[in-house]
Amino acid sequence: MLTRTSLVAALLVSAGAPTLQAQQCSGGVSSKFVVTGDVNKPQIFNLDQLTQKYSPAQENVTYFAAGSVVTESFTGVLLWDLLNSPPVGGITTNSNIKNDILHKAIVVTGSDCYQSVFGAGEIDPSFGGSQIMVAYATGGVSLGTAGFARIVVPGDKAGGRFVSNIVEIEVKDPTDAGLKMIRH
Ligand SMILES: Nc1nc2c(c(=O)[nH]1)N[C@H]1C(S)=C(S)[C@@H](COP(=O)(O)O)O[C@H]1N2
Ligand SMILES: [Mo]
Repeated sequence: MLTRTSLVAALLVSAGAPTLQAQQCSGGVSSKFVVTGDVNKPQIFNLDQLTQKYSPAQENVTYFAAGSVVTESFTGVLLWDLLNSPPVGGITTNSNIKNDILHKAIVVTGSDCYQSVFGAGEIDPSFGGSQIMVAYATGGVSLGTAGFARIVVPGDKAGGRFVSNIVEIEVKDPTDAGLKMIRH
């Protein structure tokens, strides 16, 4: 069976530049996601791996979802911890580029291809330190139709960045770092 990553790779070879539209985007309840891109060890996670490899974080958040106020108590793993502890083992950076971590974007995609982008600098404890979480439970039970994992962003007014049914977390550099590094 093709993994999602190898499927994308196959599309790359066969059809030129792949787009998300070329993938399924059919929605549905997710049971695993891939962490890929500028990381030391790309990795596939399921619920067992999220609950067993990390100490759980707890966050109570109140936000607007489609005009209604929702309050939930989420359990999960901090996005920074997921990216920076084993098995992923860190975002890869170029030591010749000053604060290269601040160039990195984290693109989170749901099974319906809904997406939100976060900045690594926003969640790096040395910079923004935002407690953005990959949640796997709410009120002590699994997330149901939101899939096995979703993003939770404490402090957000509305739930738009709370990507549910996560299928991919990709780290990439959207800057033209190569052209500009000569200045540093
Ligand atoms: N995958 C995916 N996640 C998503 C959305 C979506 O359409 N697809 N909608 C977002 C929006 S706009 C909101 S307000 C919240 C709603 O989440 P809730 O109904 O579970 O509180 O989910 C967010 N996460
Ligand atoms: Mo929303």
